[in-house]
Amino acid sequence: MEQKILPAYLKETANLSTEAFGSGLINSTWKVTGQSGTYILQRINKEVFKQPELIAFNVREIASFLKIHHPDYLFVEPIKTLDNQELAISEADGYFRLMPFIQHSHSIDVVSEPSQAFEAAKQFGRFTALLEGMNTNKLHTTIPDFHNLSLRYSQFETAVEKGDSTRIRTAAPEISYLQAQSGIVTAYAAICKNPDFHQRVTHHDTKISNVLLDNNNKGLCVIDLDTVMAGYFISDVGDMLRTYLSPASEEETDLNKISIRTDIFEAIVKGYLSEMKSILTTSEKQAFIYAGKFMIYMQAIRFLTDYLNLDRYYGAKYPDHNLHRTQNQIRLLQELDKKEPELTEILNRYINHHDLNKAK
Ligand code: ADP
Ligand code: GN1
Ligand code: MG
Repeated sequence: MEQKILPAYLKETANLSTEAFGSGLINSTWKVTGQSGTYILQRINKEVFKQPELIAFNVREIASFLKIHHPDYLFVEPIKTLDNQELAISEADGYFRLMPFIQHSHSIDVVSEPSQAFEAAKQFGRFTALLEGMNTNKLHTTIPDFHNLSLRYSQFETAVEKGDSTRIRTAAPEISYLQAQSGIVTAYAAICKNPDFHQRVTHHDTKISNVLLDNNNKGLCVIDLDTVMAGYFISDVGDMLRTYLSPASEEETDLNKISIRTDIFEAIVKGYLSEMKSILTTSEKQAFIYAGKFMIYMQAIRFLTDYLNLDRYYGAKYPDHNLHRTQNQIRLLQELDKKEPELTEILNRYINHHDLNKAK
């Protein structure tokens, strides 16, 4: 399928090879290698991104802002089709885009050292910081209410009422647990009304595989820009905490392997604040750990909602896959709660005293 779209971009396609690449749950990605160069080809999931042209619009807006204000930033722009379009559309297979493969770059899937968390957090902070002067109203919303926790909670409640009845019975303990934690939703609703929390250009998918690193493992730039839109910093910091703190990923079924690494937490604080310390308000900085709870909780209810709705969003490799993912996220939330006092001490050191430049 991916081979068929290449003539839209390249005149010479006979000797191109394609291999599946990346680990995303939503889009499909291939590395394309040929004499004319190396590329990344992606098929956009049309069920999730109902208007893929909005993604192309946002990427174009950001590219032109950066070209004017920060021309040295390495921003990966899509390659246009032979007839000058940013997306190639195939009747049968949907929407595709092609990007240059950034030479001497790589990404990783798992955070094993604090320096990796530092580099990634710095890159996500830098991205928002460089775009601070951009009017967020210029960006389209590529997925409406993507990180609107109040809406996610009501979708969860609907699934608890109308979802698959066998699965509702099976998941009774997880349903009750997450309902009992709904204070996290109340806190989010308060943030939405609080003028100290600002909307900025936010990535909304800050897993480690969305940062390109150079050969010395220094951060180069962020990639995977489908969900870049206006949002709160808690989305970006929260997803880093969710996906970097534990040595075990969201796919782990041995829950005893889930834990919170305080050195990785410190590296995220250091890296993100090295770019964002002077931009975030005091209230925002104080919500740094809440950000983790917000994203872990949202992911838990999204996985559980999907389980109750027979896996129609995330899919599943086996029948209870999304229930196991939910249990994983619940354990992560519990571990974060346990470590909160220790993490708060670390955070306060950086907010109050540390000279971040010396701390690097
Ligand atoms: P997804 O997460 O949806 O699979 P990504 O855009 O994150 O899609 O791409 C998957 C992987 O492909 C990345 O983690 C990275 O390793 C690699 N990649 C993506 N874009 C580039 C690029 N322009 N240059 C080099 N590698 C890239
Ligand atoms: C999806 O496609 P991927 O794997 O980068 C999802 C994220 C979830 C993540 C959980 C558009 O991201 O919100 O956090 O799965 N993206 C969308 O693994 O729903
Ligand atoms: Mg990705």
